[in-house]
Amino acid sequence: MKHYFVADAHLGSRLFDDNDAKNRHFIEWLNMATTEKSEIFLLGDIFDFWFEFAHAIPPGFDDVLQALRSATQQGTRIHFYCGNHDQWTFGYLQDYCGLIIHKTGDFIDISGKKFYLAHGHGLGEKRLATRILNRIFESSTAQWLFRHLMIPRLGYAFGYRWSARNRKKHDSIENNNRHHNYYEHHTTDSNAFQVVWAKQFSANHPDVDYIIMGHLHKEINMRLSTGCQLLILDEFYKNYGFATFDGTNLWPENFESNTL
Ligand SMILES: [Mn+2]
Repeated sequence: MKHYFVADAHLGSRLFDDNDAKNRHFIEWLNMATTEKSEIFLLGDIFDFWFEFAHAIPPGFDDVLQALRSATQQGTRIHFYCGNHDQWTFGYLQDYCGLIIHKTGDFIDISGKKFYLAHGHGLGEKRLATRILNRIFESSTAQWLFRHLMIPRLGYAFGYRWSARNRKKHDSIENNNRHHNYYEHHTTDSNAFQVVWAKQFSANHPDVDYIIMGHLHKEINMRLSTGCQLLILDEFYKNYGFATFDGTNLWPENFESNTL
Protein backbone atom coordinates (compact mmCIF):
# COMPACT_ATOMS: atom_id res chain seq x y z
CA MET A 1 0.00 0.00 0.00
CA LYS A 2 1.34 3.39 -0.97
CA HIS A 3 0.83 6.78 0.63
CA TYR A 4 1.19 9.96 -1.38
CA PHE A 5 1.81 13.49 -0.16
CA VAL A 6 1.50 16.77 -2.04
CA ALA A 7 1.21 20.48 -1.15
CA ASP A 8 1.24 23.98 -2.57
CA ALA A 9 -0.32 23.46 -6.00
CA HIS A 10 -1.90 26.93 -5.57
CA LEU A 11 -4.53 26.05 -8.19
CA GLY A 12 -6.29 29.09 -9.57
CA SER A 13 -3.44 31.51 -8.87
CA ARG A 14 -3.69 34.73 -10.86
CA LEU A 15 0.07 34.43 -11.44
CA PHE A 16 -0.32 31.41 -13.72
CA ASP A 17 -0.86 31.85 -17.46
CA ASP A 18 -2.86 28.69 -17.93
CA ASN A 19 -4.85 27.59 -14.93
CA ASP A 20 -6.66 24.85 -16.87
CA ALA A 21 -3.30 23.20 -17.62
CA LYS A 22 -2.30 23.41 -13.93
CA ASN A 23 -5.64 21.85 -12.97
CA ARG A 24 -5.18 19.04 -15.51
CA HIS A 25 -1.66 18.41 -14.24
CA PHE A 26 -2.95 18.06 -10.70
CA ILE A 27 -5.74 15.72 -11.84
CA GLU A 28 -3.15 13.59 -13.67
CA TRP A 29 -1.16 13.30 -10.46
CA LEU A 30 -4.33 12.43 -8.58
CA ASN A 31 -5.12 9.68 -11.07
CA MET A 32 -1.59 8.31 -10.78
CA ALA A 33 -1.92 8.27 -6.99
CA THR A 34 -5.36 6.66 -7.10
CA THR A 35 -4.69 3.75 -9.45
CA GLU A 36 -3.47 1.34 -6.79
CA LYS A 37 -4.77 0.87 -3.30
CA SER A 38 -3.48 4.04 -1.75
CA GLU A 39 -4.08 6.88 0.65
CA ILE A 40 -3.53 10.50 -0.32
CA PHE A 41 -2.53 13.45 1.85
CA LEU A 42 -3.09 16.96 0.51
CA LEU A 43 -0.90 19.06 2.79
CA GLY A 44 -2.27 22.53 2.26
CA ASP A 45 -2.47 25.37 -0.26
CA ILE A 46 -3.76 23.03 -2.96
CA PHE A 47 -6.01 25.96 -3.86
CA ASP A 48 -4.60 29.47 -4.11
CA PHE A 49 -7.74 30.82 -2.47
CA TRP A 50 -10.52 28.58 -1.23
CA PHE A 51 -13.44 30.13 0.61
CA GLU A 52 -16.90 28.59 0.84
CA PHE A 53 -19.71 31.10 0.98
CA ALA A 54 -23.19 29.92 1.97
CA HIS A 55 -24.18 29.62 -1.69
CA ALA A 56 -20.92 29.81 -3.59
CA ILE A 57 -17.63 27.99 -3.94
CA PRO A 58 -14.62 29.33 -5.87
CA PRO A 59 -15.20 29.10 -9.65
CA GLY A 60 -12.95 27.23 -12.06
CA PHE A 61 -12.38 23.99 -10.21
CA ASP A 62 -15.23 21.78 -11.45
CA ASP A 63 -12.89 19.18 -12.95
CA VAL A 64 -10.61 19.08 -9.91
CA LEU A 65 -13.54 18.70 -7.52
CA GLN A 66 -15.08 16.00 -9.70
CA ALA A 67 -11.75 14.13 -9.80
CA LEU A 68 -11.43 14.27 -6.02
CA ARG A 69 -15.02 13.10 -5.65
CA SER A 70 -14.62 10.13 -7.98
CA ALA A 71 -11.33 9.13 -6.31
CA THR A 72 -12.96 8.98 -2.88
CA GLN A 73 -16.00 7.22 -4.34
CA GLN A 74 -13.63 4.53 -5.64
CA GLY A 75 -12.57 4.03 -2.03
CA THR A 76 -9.34 6.03 -1.83
CA ARG A 77 -9.00 7.95 1.41
CA ILE A 78 -7.98 11.55 0.75
CA HIS A 79 -6.95 13.83 3.58
CA PHE A 80 -7.10 17.60 3.22
CA TYR A 81 -4.88 19.57 5.59
CA CYS A 82 -5.83 23.24 5.58
CA GLY A 83 -3.12 25.62 4.42
CA ASN A 84 -3.00 29.36 4.98
CA HIS A 85 -4.61 29.88 1.54
CA ASP A 86 -7.36 27.26 1.71
CA GLN A 87 -8.42 26.96 5.32
CA TRP A 88 -11.93 28.29 4.74
CA THR A 89 -13.84 25.10 4.08
CA PHE A 90 -17.12 24.73 5.95
CA GLY A 91 -18.45 21.40 4.74
CA TYR A 92 -18.33 21.38 0.96
CA LEU A 93 -15.02 19.58 0.44
CA GLN A 94 -16.07 17.00 3.01
CA ASP A 95 -19.65 16.50 1.81
CA TYR A 96 -19.21 16.75 -1.96
CA CYS A 97 -15.65 15.49 -2.45
CA GLY A 98 -15.51 13.08 0.48
CA LEU A 99 -12.28 14.57 1.82
CA ILE A 100 -11.16 14.04 5.40
CA ILE A 101 -10.56 17.56 6.69
CA HIS A 102 -7.76 18.42 9.11
CA LYS A 103 -7.94 22.02 10.30
CA THR A 104 -4.51 21.81 11.95
CA GLY A 105 -1.48 19.58 11.91
CA ASP A 106 -1.78 16.22 13.65
CA PHE A 107 -0.26 12.82 14.38
CA ILE A 108 -1.17 9.83 12.27
CA ASP A 109 -0.04 6.20 12.24
CA ILE A 110 0.88 4.75 8.85
CA SER A 111 2.07 1.16 8.48
CA GLY A 112 3.18 1.10 12.11
CA LYS A 113 5.17 4.33 11.82
CA LYS A 114 4.30 7.57 13.54
CA PHE A 115 3.88 10.66 11.33
CA TYR A 116 3.27 14.31 12.11
CA LEU A 117 1.63 16.06 9.15
CA ALA A 118 0.86 19.77 8.75
CA HIS A 119 0.88 22.49 6.12
CA GLY A 120 3.48 24.31 8.18
CA HIS A 121 2.33 27.94 8.27
CA GLY A 122 2.80 29.58 11.62
CA LEU A 123 5.16 26.89 12.90
CA GLY A 124 8.20 28.62 14.34
CA GLU A 125 6.98 31.86 12.74
CA LYS A 126 8.88 34.86 14.13
CA ARG A 127 7.44 37.70 12.03
CA LEU A 128 4.84 39.55 14.11
CA ALA A 129 2.71 40.77 11.17
CA THR A 130 2.41 37.23 9.81
CA ARG A 131 1.48 35.88 13.23
CA ILE A 132 -1.24 38.50 13.64
CA LEU A 133 -2.60 37.81 10.14
CA ASN A 134 -2.64 34.05 10.81
CA ARG A 135 -4.68 34.67 13.96
CA ILE A 136 -7.23 36.80 12.09
CA PHE A 137 -7.52 34.22 9.29
CA GLU A 138 -8.13 31.46 11.83
CA SER A 139 -10.63 33.50 13.85
CA SER A 140 -14.15 32.09 13.59
CA THR A 141 -15.64 35.56 14.09
CA ALA A 142 -13.66 37.02 11.19
CA GLN A 143 -14.62 34.01 9.05
CA TRP A 144 -18.29 34.44 9.92
CA LEU A 145 -18.22 38.15 9.03
CA PHE A 146 -16.50 37.52 5.69
CA ARG A 147 -18.83 34.63 4.89
CA HIS A 148 -22.06 36.49 5.64
CA LEU A 149 -21.32 40.10 4.79
CA MET A 150 -19.16 39.76 1.70
CA ILE A 151 -20.61 39.30 -1.75
CA PRO A 152 -18.92 36.15 -3.11
CA ARG A 153 -17.81 37.78 -6.36
CA LEU A 154 -16.02 40.55 -4.46
CA GLY A 155 -14.75 38.06 -1.92
CA TYR A 156 -13.02 36.00 -4.60
CA ALA A 157 -11.63 39.08 -6.35
CA PHE A 158 -10.16 40.16 -3.03
CA GLY A 159 -8.91 36.67 -2.18
CA TYR A 160 -7.07 36.05 -5.43
CA ARG A 161 -5.51 39.51 -5.36
CA TRP A 162 -4.33 38.98 -1.79
CA SER A 163 -2.92 35.60 -2.75
CA ALA A 164 -1.02 36.87 -5.79
CA ARG A 165 0.42 39.82 -3.86
CA ASN A 166 1.49 37.48 -1.10
CA ARG A 167 3.29 35.23 -3.58
CA LYS A 168 5.02 38.13 -5.37
CA LYS A 169 6.19 39.59 -2.09
CA HIS A 170 7.56 36.25 -0.99
CA ASP A 171 9.32 35.68 -4.33
CA SER A 172 10.88 39.13 -4.47
CA ILE A 173 12.15 38.82 -0.92
CA GLU A 174 13.60 35.43 -1.66
CA ASN A 175 15.14 36.36 -5.00
CA ASN A 176 16.21 39.95 -4.62
CA ASN A 177 16.77 40.90 -1.06
CA ARG A 178 18.77 38.50 1.00
CA HIS A 179 19.24 41.06 3.76
CA HIS A 180 15.55 41.49 4.31
CA ASN A 181 14.11 40.64 7.70
CA TYR A 182 12.82 37.35 6.34
CA TYR A 183 16.36 36.07 6.08
CA GLU A 184 17.42 37.03 9.57
CA HIS A 185 15.88 33.78 10.66
CA HIS A 186 16.06 32.07 7.36
CA THR A 187 19.51 32.06 5.80
CA THR A 188 19.92 28.35 5.22
CA ASP A 189 17.78 25.25 5.17
CA SER A 190 18.73 24.32 8.69
CA ASN A 191 17.52 27.58 10.24
CA ALA A 192 14.34 28.07 8.21
CA PHE A 193 11.46 28.68 10.64
CA GLN A 194 9.84 25.32 10.05
CA VAL A 195 13.09 23.39 10.34
CA VAL A 196 13.97 25.06 13.65
CA TRP A 197 10.46 24.26 14.83
CA ALA A 198 10.70 20.64 13.65
CA LYS A 199 13.99 20.05 15.48
CA GLN A 200 12.45 21.21 18.75
CA PHE A 201 9.23 19.32 18.09
CA SER A 202 11.14 16.14 17.34
CA ALA A 203 13.19 16.49 20.55
CA ASN A 204 9.91 16.76 22.48
CA HIS A 205 8.31 13.87 20.54
CA PRO A 206 11.15 11.39 19.94
CA ASP A 207 8.64 8.69 19.01
CA VAL A 208 7.72 10.50 15.79
CA ASP A 209 9.39 8.81 12.78
CA TYR A 210 8.43 11.27 10.04
CA ILE A 211 7.43 14.94 9.82
CA ILE A 212 6.02 16.08 6.47
CA MET A 213 5.01 19.64 5.65
CA GLY A 214 4.69 22.09 2.75
CA HIS A 215 4.42 25.89 2.75
CA LEU A 216 8.10 26.70 2.06
CA HIS A 217 7.85 25.91 -1.70
CA LYS A 218 11.30 24.40 -1.44
CA GLU A 219 12.29 20.81 -0.84
CA ILE A 220 14.14 20.09 2.37
CA ASN A 221 14.80 16.46 3.21
CA MET A 222 16.87 15.85 6.31
CA ARG A 223 17.45 13.37 9.07
CA LEU A 224 17.12 15.02 12.48
CA SER A 225 19.33 14.07 15.42
CA THR A 226 16.46 12.04 16.92
CA GLY A 227 16.46 9.83 13.81
CA CYS A 228 13.24 11.40 12.59
CA GLN A 229 13.06 12.18 8.84
CA LEU A 230 11.90 15.73 8.13
CA LEU A 231 10.56 16.25 4.62
CA ILE A 232 9.33 19.63 3.44
CA LEU A 233 7.75 19.16 0.02
CA ASP A 234 8.62 21.13 -3.08
CA GLU A 235 5.74 23.11 -4.60
CA PHE A 236 3.42 21.59 -7.24
CA TYR A 237 3.22 24.38 -9.84
CA LYS A 238 6.76 24.54 -11.23
CA ASN A 239 8.75 21.55 -9.98
CA TYR A 240 5.65 19.45 -9.24
CA GLY A 241 7.09 17.96 -6.07
CA PHE A 242 5.35 15.19 -4.17
CA ALA A 243 6.38 12.31 -1.91
CA THR A 244 5.70 8.61 -1.61
CA PHE A 245 5.81 6.33 1.43
CA ASP A 246 5.77 2.61 0.68
CA GLY A 247 5.74 1.40 4.28
CA THR A 248 9.53 1.31 4.51
CA ASN A 249 10.88 4.40 2.80
CA LEU A 250 9.73 7.97 2.29
CA TRP A 251 11.12 9.78 -0.74
CA PRO A 252 10.44 13.01 -2.69
CA GLU A 253 9.94 13.05 -6.46
CA ASN A 254 8.90 15.39 -9.25
CA PHE A 255 5.82 14.53 -11.23
CA GLU A 256 6.35 14.29 -14.97
CA SER A 257 3.33 15.24 -16.99
CA ASN A 258 2.27 14.00 -20.39
CA THR A 259 0.30 17.11 -21.18
CA LEU A 260 2.36 20.11 -20.04
MN1 LIG B 1 1.34 28.10 2.51
